[in-house]
Amino acid sequence: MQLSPAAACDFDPFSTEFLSDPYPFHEALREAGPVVRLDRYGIWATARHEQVVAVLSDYESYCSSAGVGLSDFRKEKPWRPPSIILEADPPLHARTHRVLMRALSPAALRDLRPVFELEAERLVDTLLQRREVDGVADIGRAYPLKVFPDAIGVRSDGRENLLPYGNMVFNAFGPPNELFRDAMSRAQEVIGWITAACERDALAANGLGRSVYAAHDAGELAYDEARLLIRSLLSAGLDTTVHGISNALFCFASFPDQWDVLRADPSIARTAFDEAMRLESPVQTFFRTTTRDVDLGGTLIGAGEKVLTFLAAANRDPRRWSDPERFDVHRRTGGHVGFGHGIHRCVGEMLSKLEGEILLAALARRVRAIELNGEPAPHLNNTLRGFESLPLVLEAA
Ligand code: OW7
Repeated sequence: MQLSPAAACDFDPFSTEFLSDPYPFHEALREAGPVVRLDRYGIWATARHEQVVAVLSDYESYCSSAGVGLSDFRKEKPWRPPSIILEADPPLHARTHRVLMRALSPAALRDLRPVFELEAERLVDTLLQRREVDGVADIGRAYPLKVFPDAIGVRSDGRENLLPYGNMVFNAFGPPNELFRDAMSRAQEVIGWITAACERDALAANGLGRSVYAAHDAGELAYDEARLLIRSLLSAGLDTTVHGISNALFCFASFPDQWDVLRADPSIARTAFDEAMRLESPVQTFFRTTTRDVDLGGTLIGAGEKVLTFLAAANRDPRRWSDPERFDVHRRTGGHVGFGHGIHRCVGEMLSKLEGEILLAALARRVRAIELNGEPAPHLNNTLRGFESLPLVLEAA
C-alpha cells in the first residue's frame, strides 16, 4: 500500500468566515484529498463520505474517550465531567448506550405521538393568526422547547437554561475562541440549574427521564451514572432539534416546489425531514482520536492524533450523492451521516424525527406556502449549523 502525504490547508473551520457559509470550504476540503492536514490546529480532517464513514465505523482505531472535540482529554482537563456515552468507548459505552436506546425506543415513544400532534396543531393555530413569523423563535425553538422537556419530565421552572447549556456544550467541542467564551459567560448558574434538574427527584414521575433511573434501580447503572445520562439528554436533545426544525423550514423556503410536493402527500414528512437533516445538518462536525497508527484514505496518521470528521460535507459529497445540493423530499436519504454512523449514532434519532415529522405534517396540511420574508441571520456555533432568525411568511391553505 502506497501511503501519500496529505494536503495541508490553513482553513480555520471554527472562524466566523467558515461557519457563516461552510459549504464552499467543505468543497475545497473534499477536493484537496481524502484526508487533509489543518496546520492551524495540528489536526487531521476528512470531508469525504467514504472516509467519514470509515472513521466512524472503526471505534477501536478512532476512539471517543479522549473527547470528540478539539481538546484531548488525555492532555487537558475537560471543562465538565465527560459524558459517559458520547465521550466513552466500549465497554462503558455499550452499557450506557443500551439504557438510553431503551429509554428512547419506539415503544417508549409511542404514547408521545398524540401529545406531540396536539402541540403541533396548537402551534399552527397561533402561527396562522400571525402570517409573518420567525421560523426560529416562533417554530424551531417554540415547538421543541415545549414538547422535549415535557417528554423527559424536566421541571418547568428554569427551562430558559436549556438552550444556553446546549450552546455551551456544542461550542466546547471547538477551540477556546470567542464563541466559546461568550457561551461560557453565564456558565456557573446554567450548570448549577442543569445539575439540579438531572436529579431523580427533579424529574416528573411519568417522563422518559425516570426510565433512566429505573435502570439504576435494576442495577445496570450507578446513581451518578443515571444523573450523567440525564445530563446527556439535556445536552444533546434541544439545540439539535431547534436547528433541525429551523433548518428544515429554511430548506422548504429555499425550494418552494418541494413544499408543494410535501403538501400533496404529508405522509412523506418523515423522509422530508431526514432529507433536510442531510442537506442542512445541525451537527456539522465531530472529532475522534487515533489509538494507533492508521491508514486513512492512503494517508498514514500516527497514534494519539485528533481527526475532524465533517459530517455535513460528507452529506454533500458528489462521490456519494447525485445533485447533492438539491433538496429533494423523495431522495433516498439512507446513508447520510447527519445523525452520525456506527456505535455512536444518535440515540435520540427517533425522538427528533417524531418532532420533525409531526410538525412538518401539521404545517403541510394547513400552510399553502412558506416564503422568506427577509435575510436569515446565522447562529454561529463551533459545532452546530443553524439560524438566529428566519423571517417567514406563512400563507394559510
Ligand atoms: C452528551 C449530538 C451528539 C451529544 C452532544 C452533546 C452532548 C452529549 C451528546 O450527542 O452529553 O452525552
